[in-house]
Amino acid sequence: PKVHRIIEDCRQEFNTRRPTVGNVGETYANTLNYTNHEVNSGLTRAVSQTPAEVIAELTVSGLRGRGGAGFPTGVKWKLAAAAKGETKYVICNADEGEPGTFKDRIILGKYADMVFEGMTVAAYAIGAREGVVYLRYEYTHLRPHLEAVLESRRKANLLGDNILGKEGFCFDIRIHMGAGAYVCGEETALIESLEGRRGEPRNRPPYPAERGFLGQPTVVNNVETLATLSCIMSRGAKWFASIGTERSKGFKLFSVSGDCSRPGVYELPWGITVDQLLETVDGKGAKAVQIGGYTGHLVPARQFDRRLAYEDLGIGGSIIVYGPDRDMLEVAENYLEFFVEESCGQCTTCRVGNQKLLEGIRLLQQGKCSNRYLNDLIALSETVKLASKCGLGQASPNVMIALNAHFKDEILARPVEGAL
Ligand code: L3W
Repeated sequence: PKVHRIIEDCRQEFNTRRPTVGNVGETYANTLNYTNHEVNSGLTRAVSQTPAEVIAELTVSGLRGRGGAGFPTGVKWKLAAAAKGETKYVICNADEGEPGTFKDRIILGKYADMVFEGMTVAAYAIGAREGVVYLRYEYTHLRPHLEAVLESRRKANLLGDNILGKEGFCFDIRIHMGAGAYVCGEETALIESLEGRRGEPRNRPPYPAERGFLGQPTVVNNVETLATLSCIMSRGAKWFASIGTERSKGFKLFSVSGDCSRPGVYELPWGITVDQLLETVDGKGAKAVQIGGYTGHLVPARQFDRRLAYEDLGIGGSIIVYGPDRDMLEVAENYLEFFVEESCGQCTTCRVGNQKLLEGIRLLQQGKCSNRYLNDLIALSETVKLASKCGLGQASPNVMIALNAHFKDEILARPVEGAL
């Protein structure tokens, strides 16, 4: 794909607490549809339709949530529109905390209008009067810019009362700062935090679409989902659905970092292979690629013909490239240190299980771990996956399971002296 280079230095802000790989020196961005979007044309078109027509169009587009889970956006909105409540809310999940993920930061910095446009379309579709951007604490520096964009939208009657002259369509957006907890990217922990409580996931159902913020029907969408839907409302569902694959419609933004010479944010159609992506970012010779952040999939080189699509590797948009010299145990240690620190502690499996996995990885590093002990660690990983309450816990042992599946020889090659 054609690559546009933008002048942006990501070095200081690389989104990883303790980067295994920190070479995001320059950002290459290929965000063609974002760049070409005629801002507010989507909102103008939306308000010329009924809310039900807007939801129907979104459903035809096939847009799926860009926060990682890929739930159909049209279905979510339809549920929220149908749910009974005194009032309704639209929340933009801008708690982008997944290591290696920085696409939402680029969107918020360069295309904030599109995000607010998308929130306003959502409000129109479901009948909400209030919107909240839950902004990651580490993105505090973006707040003045976002407030300025909001203010200019208010002045242009794109927020406030009777938006764009539409009688009775009243909606405004405020920004709420997160406090630095990764788990608050999980939508129900986010809502708890927004309500002033400790950020811990709730049991679902009820899903936020039925009962969310302050017990009212709430749509929680990721930054990129909202920006993308403004493109869809502008250019039409059929245009969007003609891009991508059968079950993965449209294009997606990928944050690419690690052992490649062109790290950055890329807008690419769903369906490209890992190989094609590596060619784009010049990550030749990689031994593995992590797809979907630390909670995603570790894909070894022999599987680089796999596709980025919901049919295959359909997850969030962060890609970390691991070159031939990477020590995969060190990679896993980094992941587990992150999860141990970020577990909210509510579930025993996640709180204690991840600590035990980290201990196990360190024993493996010292060559003190036998094949049998490794098998115990894998059984523990399966338990943490099965028994944890939220996406964080359920996905935290993925790396351990992938290591065992793809790099067992490498991890058991260390000298075994006094193995457990
Ligand atoms: C109504 C139903 N709504 C599902 C909705 C649900 C949510 C969305 C996805 O995230 C991954 C994991 C984490 N009626 C519904 C329904 N929904 N069934 O669809 O739900 P689900 O359960 O498939 O996934 P999840 O547990 O929400 C799992 C990652 O997402 N994650 C996301 C973080 C995102 C950010 C961000 O956007 N800034 O931080 C958090 O856990 O890693 O891979 O909206 O309500 N029957």
